[in-house]
Order: sequence, then structure tokens, then C-alpha cells
Amino acid sequence: MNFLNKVKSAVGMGGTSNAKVREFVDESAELAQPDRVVWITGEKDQIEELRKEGCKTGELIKLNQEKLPDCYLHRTAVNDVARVEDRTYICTKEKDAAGPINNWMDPKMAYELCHEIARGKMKGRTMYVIPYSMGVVGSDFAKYGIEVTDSIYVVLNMCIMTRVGDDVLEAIGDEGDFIKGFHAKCDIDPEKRYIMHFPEDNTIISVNSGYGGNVLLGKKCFALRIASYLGKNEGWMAEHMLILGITCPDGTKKYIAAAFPSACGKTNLAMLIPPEHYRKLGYKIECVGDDIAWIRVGKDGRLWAVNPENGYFGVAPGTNEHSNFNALASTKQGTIFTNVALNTDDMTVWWEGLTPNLPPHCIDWTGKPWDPSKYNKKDKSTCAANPNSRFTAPAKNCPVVSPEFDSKTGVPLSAIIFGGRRASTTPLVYEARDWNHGVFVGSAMSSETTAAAAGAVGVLRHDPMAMKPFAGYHMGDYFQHWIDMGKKISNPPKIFNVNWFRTDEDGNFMWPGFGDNMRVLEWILKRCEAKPIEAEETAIGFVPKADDIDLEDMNYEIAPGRKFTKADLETILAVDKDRWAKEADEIENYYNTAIQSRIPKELWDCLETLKKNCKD
Ligand code: OXD
Ligand code: MN
Repeated sequence: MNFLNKVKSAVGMGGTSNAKVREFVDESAELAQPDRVVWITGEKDQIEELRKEGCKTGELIKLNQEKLPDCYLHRTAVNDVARVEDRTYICTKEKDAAGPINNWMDPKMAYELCHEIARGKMKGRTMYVIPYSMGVVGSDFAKYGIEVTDSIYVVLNMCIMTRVGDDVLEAIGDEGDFIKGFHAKCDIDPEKRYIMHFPEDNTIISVNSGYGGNVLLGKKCFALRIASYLGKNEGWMAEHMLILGITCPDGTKKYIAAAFPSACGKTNLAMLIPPEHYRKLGYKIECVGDDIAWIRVGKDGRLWAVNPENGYFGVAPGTNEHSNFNALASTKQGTIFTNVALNTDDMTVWWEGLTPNLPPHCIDWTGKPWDPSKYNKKDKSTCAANPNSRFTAPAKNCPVVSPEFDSKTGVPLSAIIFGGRRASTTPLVYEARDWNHGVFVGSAMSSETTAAAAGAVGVLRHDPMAMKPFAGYHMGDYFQHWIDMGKKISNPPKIFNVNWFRTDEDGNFMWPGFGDNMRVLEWILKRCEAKPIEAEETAIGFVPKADDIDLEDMNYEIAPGRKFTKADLETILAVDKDRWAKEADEIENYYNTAIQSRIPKELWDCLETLKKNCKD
């Protein structure tokens, strides 16, 4: 213990005698030179103290405690509202290990750069030490981390998003391993903002940001980037997937995992409320997770999945009691809102889409009075809430949280779904022919970009398995890992692709989405039965017969006065071979120019088959 003895005060020592933990905390303090070091236990009193402190420093605004008990609002700097993919690095000794679509930096250089930036930056401040677990503490799935940070906002978010406390230190024990996470706000200077991952050292460093995805180091940094690397080496998978459970009319329960890019409706699908017709039949959805799945092969040869998180870091705009009743209900207690608007009439929160009426007295997400008369849906700069504003809500708040949420063994997967935002080409749903073909379908995913990452919105980009920003190693090796896993799963889930976002020539969404997606899930489940329902075999895989998607009680208008009909369903189920021939060329181009190497032969074979099928 060197520096820790010099700090003005140290609260708690986490009761750990793990030399590596103490050394990491000591070195972090030596570098950043905080006045105080506080170990986080996650206990109620400590959290309450931190909330008070956050309100004093202005990091938090206390909301109406009658309407929103234990809820707070936080505003980030205006230059710091999304993940910064261009400043996110994988720092491996060999550049090739990070692969061509990750930013790479030599680890020695990256450490030096970040240390230089963070040196002395916590002077006069407090460094918090957060022992946390991804997954249920003590389970086979669980992995542990220690994050140090100078942000109360980060501490409080981590206490919602992960399992925090002394039991984590106990589980790490005297010898155990953990992921080191160092976060310092520094000056929130976007030019010196870096999110660095050192998979070979189990280390993450994040400087100059205060936005969730860049600083809640248990989430994207650990549970996806570092964990995907660990998963490859240890024979399991860390994926950007929701997990949901479906109770069927006969009482059986099935579980599905689904990978969609950021802000493409994972939270909505994970908490879906089936249409009334389905509820009457006995269908029910339960949410295991809305963003990340860790998946292992069980003794029974099936894939078993857990959600390693403990909360939802959901996109606020568009969330309302119709689009996602359960997500909204989850935000009513113990939630931290980030960059939403403050309704000063009753000290509650508001965002675009929460209510149809615009509240007259709001402070916008930048902290300025908002003029609703100037609001123009198409101009994001007139919005009261930032388009990537978020809620951090405890998972247990969700009215449909799965009873399996805390299961140590996870849930067995019947199906895996891939999907993205595609205005054309990709049908509503199709099924891959087998595991390897499913891997090909995932590898070929592309989607229009959203506000979850900094940069242009609405641009079509490849996002294999929704992991483009999150695979902690070479994407070609990542594909190979999927192929290799397939060989270990004697009873694999079936793999599907969905597209809720087809538009007509006027840009109207052709499929209602939200609860009506249950109609597609039903077909998927029927394809997973021992005797699957029949389907049409097409150039790209199996597509439903239009009659097999149940449209009962569906009252969707594609445009005012234009009701959705079976003909529309046929349109969005159709496979246009000419378009798919072009898509195949595009995939080939992506493989060759972006991924460049290490693409498994099995995927090239699937591409050849696709090309051939489009010609026949
Ligand atoms: C998220 C994201 O926050 O994908 O989940 O950006
Ligand atoms: Mn995500």
C-alpha cells in the first residue's frame, strides 16, 4: 500500500486481502491522486449519501419523489451523449488480433497515453471503488470486475446495472481474477476521450467521458468486448442479445435470444405484451434480458443463456405506455434518467413520444428552457430530450421480469434471432437452413445507424451479429468461433432473421412492430417444434406461408385509411432474387474489403449457395 496510505481519507477497504485488487486500487490512486477513496458496498445508506452528494454537486437533480420515488435526472456534457466508436480501441500486442474493423493501438502506447491524460486528474476529488459482478455472484457464468471512478453518476448507475457489494469481493477471494476498470472524467475533452480495452491484460481504461456506454465499464466494455475475447478462449459466447421467455398455451416455456443493433428495439421485444387475441390463447412473454447474453453449452447439448446485467439502460424517446408499457413501468422507481427533459410543472421527466401532447414547461436536455411551439419532429435540434437519452432502471422493476432472471444456470435457447433496420430487401422473417447458414445470416447483417453511437443516423452499415462495435477481437475469428461452437452443440437452437422495419414507397412502416411481433414469434416457435409447421424454401432460407402468420385482430394502418392486408404481408414476406443477388455481391464486397481475412470456409460456401440460388 503506497498511495492509499497518503490519501486524506479512505472509507472502507472492501475487507479484501486480495493482493491484486489492493494493488490495482493503489496504483489507480497513485496515478489519479484523489483526496479520498471510498469503497462501494451498494448498501442503501451509502447509496442515499451518494444521491445527496450528487444533488449537492449538481450531478443529479432530485425528481418528484411521490410520482417517481428514488428517481434522479442527470445531464451529460453536450459533447458527450453517445458511445464514441471512433475513439474506442482494442489494444492487443499484435494488431491483427484486433482485426481490421476495430481501432487498434499498441498497448504500451495506449497505457502511456491514458496515464498521461489521467495523471493527477482526481486531485481534490473522491475515487470510488466498485466491486461488481456480471451474472449472479457465485454462479458458473459470473465474472467479476473492479471499477474505479471519480463519478457519482457512474457509481449509482453501476449499482443498478450490475450486482455490487462485498459478496463480490468474497467471491473474488484472496487469489481470484477480476477485470480492472479505470474511469476518470478528466475534463470531458472530446479530443482526449479514449475507451481502451486490453483483452490480454483483463483491463479497461476510459477517460474524458461521462456517457453510460463509455463509462459503465461492466456493460459494453466488459460484458461484450472483453467477454467476447474470454468466451473465444474459454469456449462460450458473449453476445449483444436480448433474452425472452414465452409461455405457450399448453403451459410450456420456450426461450429465445435476439441480436439487433443498438436502438433497434431489443428492449421492446424483450418486454413485449402480446396482442389480446394471443393473451386469450394463453401466450405470455417474460423478460430475462434486454441487451446482453452470455451463452454456454449445457450438458444436454443445448445452449443456455444468462443476462449478466442487473438493470436496463434503455433508450427513452419513443417509449410510452403503448409502445412499451413494461419498460415505462420499470422506470417508475429507483431510476436514473440521462439527458431527458425535466418537466418543471411537477418535477417529472419527459421525452419525445412519451405523451402525444407537448408539456408547456420543460427544461431541455442541455439545461435550457424548451419552447414547444418551435418543436419540429424532423429537426432533432428542436427536441426536448436528446435522441439517445436513456433510463437506467432496475431489472426487477419490470412487471414481466422472468422468474429465471436470477437463475444460476440460465435458460435453454430454442431459437436465436438476428435482425436490423432494413427499408427493403430483407423479408419480415426467414429461417436459416442450419447452424452454419445461420452464422452466415448473422455475419451478413446490415442495419441503418441510430443515435446510440456518435455519427450520422440512417446510414446503412454492416453490423455482423449486431457486434460490429463490440467484438473484442478479429471479426473473422469471431465468425470462426460461432462455427466452432456449432460443432459443440448437439441440440442447437434454430436461427432466424427478422426485419420489422420494411417501408413502402412513401417511407411508411409496412409492419406494425411492437406487440404484433408476437405473430412472428409464434411462427418461429412453431418452426422449432419437433414436427415444424411447413414453410416455403426460398433462395435465402425458409419463409412462412402467408396463411401461417396469424393476422387475427390486427388493426394496423400503414398510412391513414390504408389498412394492413394479407397482400401487404405477402409483399414483406417476398424474396426478390434480383435484390438478393445484389445483396450477395455486397456481402462478398464486405467480406473482402472490411473483414479481409480469416473468414471461415463455411461462410464462403453459404455465400456461393446464395449467389447460385439467386440465379436459378
Ligand atoms: C446500448 C447500445 O446502450 O447498444 O445498449 O448502445
Ligand atoms: Mn446495446
